[in-house]
Amino acid sequence: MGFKCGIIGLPNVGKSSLFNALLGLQKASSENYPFCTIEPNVGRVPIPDNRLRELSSINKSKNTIHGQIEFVDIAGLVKGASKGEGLGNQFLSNIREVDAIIHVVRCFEDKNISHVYNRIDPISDIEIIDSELILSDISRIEKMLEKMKKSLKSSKEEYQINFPTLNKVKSELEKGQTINKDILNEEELLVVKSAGLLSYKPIMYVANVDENSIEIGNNYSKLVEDFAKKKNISFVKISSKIEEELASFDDEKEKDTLMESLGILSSGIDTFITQGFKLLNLITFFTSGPKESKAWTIPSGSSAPDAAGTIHTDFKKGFIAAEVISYKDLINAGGDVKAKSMGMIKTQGKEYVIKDGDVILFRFNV
Ligand SMILES: Nc1nc2c(ncn2[C@@H]2O[C@H](COP(=O)(O)OP(=O)(O)OP(=O)(O)O)[C@@H](O)[C@H]2O)c(=O)[nH]1
Ligand SMILES: [Mg+2]
Repeated sequence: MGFKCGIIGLPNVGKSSLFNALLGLQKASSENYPFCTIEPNVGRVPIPDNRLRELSSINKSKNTIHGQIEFVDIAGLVKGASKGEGLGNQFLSNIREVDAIIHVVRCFEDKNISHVYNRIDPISDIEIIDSELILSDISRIEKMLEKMKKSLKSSKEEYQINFPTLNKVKSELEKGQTINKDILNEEELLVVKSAGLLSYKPIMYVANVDENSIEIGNNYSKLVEDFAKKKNISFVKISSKIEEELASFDDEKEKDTLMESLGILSSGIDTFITQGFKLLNLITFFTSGPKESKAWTIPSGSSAPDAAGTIHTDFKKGFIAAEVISYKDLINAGGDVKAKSMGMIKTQGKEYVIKDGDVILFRFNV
């Protein structure tokens, strides 16, 4: 299962630099001119997880396989993008395909790096992008409602729910607000989910700060942080340029020297990925044995058969039971064999909801 995060923002704010840092290599070309990224660049990044390393070592696994998140580096959006400005329609459709949005905001000063609107003003930058997402959703909903009007006459039952729901969401968006999930019931949420709306996607603001503000941030990043808090949106600060540089070194010593000169202890990229993982409301379960230890990524709330299905569809179809132990119990017991002999591995049925950190052996019939 691939979870996709799209990296968005105004042109030239450091999106490709962040993407490169994430990929640990200079895949996308990052240059000092707007619209340097035209086609979205896609890269998979392993999710760091110490539990997996421990499991692998206790069960003496030959291979250790991390979970992954897919990142997409999307081209810069400008004012009017929802009306096609600056290839906006194409870029907005790239965003439609992702599961979550990472919105990079320029929080650094540098006269050599141009800003499309010639000023450093992170909140106004955020509002430009947010309003383009909202406008794009409004026009999408208008088209859907138009189509539905015809079908409404034939009184198809599904339209009786879809039509008022989309109208309700539209009037919310027209107030300039992104979709507030609290005003929707379960049925309505499903309608919104399947409508492919951008302002419904989980979002995280990333303040891209200068190299001197990595630890404590700066006045710009503080503005973004407060703004995010008010809107109940996740926030993280990072220096894309430094992370890109750190990621480009093969030599650990060079990395350490740069970090030392900046007075930082570690790269911010691991924290960034962990935050992204939380944002998506994902959890991890493990399979572990002598052959391999592997981390699997599933949405929180998944049932045992759903989890089995991420390994193989046959596992779900023929699901009999899941033998489950928490990662902590398994480590405390000193491994698989001992945990079993101590009766710590529990057999769970179809109704079992997977918990983060479960180590599972599925039993199935094919
Ligand atoms: N001084 C400084 N420069 C940065 C920082 N982050 C990125 N840059 C520079 O800004 C320029 C643009 O960065 P990119 O990562 O290509 O920006 P982008 O958002 O992908 O731009 P488009 O793809 O054109 O929309 C590059 O020259 C980067 O080195 C930073 O934190 N400080
Ligand atoms: Mg770019």
